[in-house]
Amino acid sequence: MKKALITGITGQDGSYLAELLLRKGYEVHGIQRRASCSNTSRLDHLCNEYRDGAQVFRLHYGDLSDGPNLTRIIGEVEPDELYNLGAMSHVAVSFDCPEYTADVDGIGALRLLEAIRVLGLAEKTRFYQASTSELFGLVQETPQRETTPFYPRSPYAVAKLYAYWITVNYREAYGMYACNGILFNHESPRRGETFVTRKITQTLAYIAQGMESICYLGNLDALRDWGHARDYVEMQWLMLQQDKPQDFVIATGRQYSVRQFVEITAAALGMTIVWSGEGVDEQGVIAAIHGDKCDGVQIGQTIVAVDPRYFRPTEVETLLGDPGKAHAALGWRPRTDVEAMAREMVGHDLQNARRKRLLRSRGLDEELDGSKR
Ligand code: NDP
Ligand code: GDR
Repeated sequence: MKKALITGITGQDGSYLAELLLRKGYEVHGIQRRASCSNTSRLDHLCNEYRDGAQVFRLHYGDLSDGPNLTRIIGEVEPDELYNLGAMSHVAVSFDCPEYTADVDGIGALRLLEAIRVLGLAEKTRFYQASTSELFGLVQETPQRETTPFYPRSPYAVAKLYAYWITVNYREAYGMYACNGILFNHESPRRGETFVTRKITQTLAYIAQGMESICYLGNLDALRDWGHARDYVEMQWLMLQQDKPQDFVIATGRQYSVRQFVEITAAALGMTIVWSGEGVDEQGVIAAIHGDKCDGVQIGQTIVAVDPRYFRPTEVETLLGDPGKAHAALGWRPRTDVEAMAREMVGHDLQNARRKRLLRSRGLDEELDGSKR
């Protein structure tokens, strides 16, 4: 039975990847940070996975900032595959904690690679680094492919640049099977609530149910190439199954603005948005509403507004990937388009909103706090 170790297993991608690897017959180990509240909600359904009487899913306490701890865990598990998905992954937050981000997202990758090397596992353990389209930042070529020069625009992206190159260096210096997946944005109902797509699907679902009134956003004109996390973790696994390690861009090749994502989500809830104002005065007004998904809103109600708090010191305005190499070499194609993904996300969030509304009507609901997003 192959063994995999996943950092960042409690996150969006970690949970989908763990499910995929368990389905493929792996024994799956994950590194979990100690937190004052539970951080395993995306994994709780896996915690009792047994095969032939043996537990095939195990969590280990650890942190990417703690080298000895990582070395001990890797030494104990001796994984065939190590997926480094752990990171301080929020671009805007990285401006607030740049040194921590550099330590975890940059040096964290080095700690893992060095542990594999000093433990004598360089020939056994295959290494996947969660690299990112944020490396392209201020884009030098469109669409972006494996050969496009990097120009990172945030402490997060600069830290990930280090991780990208140290992965390449360990491959070249020590002959390790180590590779970078340069993944463009990918989302799902498990996406963290402060990333823009999930913030939109969740807040609009609450608004549709009359439980919040306005979704405050930053740059509505940012353009992204959004795919589905479930499709993208398959690619992470495939990259470690090849004869030779290589780096791949993973993207859909289609681009949408934040504004369009709002419109797609609103449409899935039976609402049509008309935009008024410009730039920081921009507001999204509801022009028409249909059906029972949005009985909490009125025609003409403002449901989206721009709040400059969400602007970044340096913004990545546009990203569009060229997944041609992955198509040709690995036969991979994303299965889910942005409309289907938004429908799935908002369907999930609408169900939660309805449940909370019911609980609230019976005086049983916890506080809703939109300011957390
Ligand atoms: P999430 O933010 O959902 O998950 C991040 C994971 O990293 C969580 O499990 C988190 O733990 C863990 N983590 C954070 N800090 C540390 C630390 N100091 N030590 C150990 N673990 C830590 O991210 P995604 O699942 O969306 O992304 C996975 C990876 O892919 C990340 O590295 C991200 O930067 C990268 N990426 C993501 C893309 C996307 O669009 N989703 C695109 C390209 C790259 P906890 O639950 O305790 O917070
Ligand atoms: P990103 O994702 O920065 O691309 O990083 P995010 O969803 O945070 O932002 C996408 C774009 O939307 C604009 N935006 C807002 N963003 C947030 N979070 N909140 C808002 O209110 C808002 N309004 C507009 C942003 O300015 C940006 O242009 C994600 C992360 O998963 C990274 O870890 C990963 O590496 C990249 O995707 C690829």
